[in-house]
Amino acid sequence: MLTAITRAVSPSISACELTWRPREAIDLARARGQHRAYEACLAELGVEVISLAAEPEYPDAVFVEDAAIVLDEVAVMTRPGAPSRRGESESLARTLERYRPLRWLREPATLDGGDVMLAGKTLFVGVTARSNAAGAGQLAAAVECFGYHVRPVVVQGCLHLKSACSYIGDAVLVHRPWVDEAAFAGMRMVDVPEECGANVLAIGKTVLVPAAAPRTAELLRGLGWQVKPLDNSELMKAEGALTCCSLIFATAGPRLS
Ligand code: CIR
Repeated sequence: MLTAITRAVSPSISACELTWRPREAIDLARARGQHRAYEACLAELGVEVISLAAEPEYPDAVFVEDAAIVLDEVAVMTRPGAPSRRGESESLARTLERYRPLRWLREPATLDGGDVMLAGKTLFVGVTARSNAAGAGQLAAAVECFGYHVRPVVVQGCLHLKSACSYIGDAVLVHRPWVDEAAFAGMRMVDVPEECGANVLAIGKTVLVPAAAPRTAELLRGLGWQVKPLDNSELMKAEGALTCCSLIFATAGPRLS
């Protein structure tokens, strides 16, 4: 069984961090509606959705992906690169600790979950303004004992590694101008036809694709995927994408001790 942790859109989302996009008005009601449709889509796919309450003091807290890396064996609480986001972790940790033992990254590490792409036992980690070498190093130290290894990837022109690529089944869906493709040597790469299509969320044989990326949807249908287009236009104004809004992991129910 799969469980997804999500969090309702903060009433202060308009004060979100922005790196690449100019600030635009975000329609809170519309953002919440789109986010609920995202949660409903996960539930329709059989995922148990744990929807946490909004955090009014943390504009970006809806992007739960950035505060933790959840593996089968452990959850690593990150230290987000934006200081305004560091308070998001506490309430998330209280939920995650029901499912996984926790490890915490410490100063001087910075790491956003959006910079971490899991492929098999490899964690590709974007080198970005949000995630530094100490972050990648502390993550490696926390997960090596479980057989994972960390491979840094240079990213340019976008916020996170997973703004530039997504791991789908046996391939990397990639927007090459934003990422050093040499990191993926030996892996199958599929070029995404639209920038905003590079972040998709694969669940089983279904893939959630931004409605703004119809050519990516068509490409993925051609590759045999069941495609669910989702309108995430409001949270895109906050530089959020589809993977950012959930932490998805395998569960057999909460830990008993
Ligand atoms: C931020 O800049 O931190 C947020 N406005 C957007 C975070 C998006 N998260 C993600 O791509 N994993």
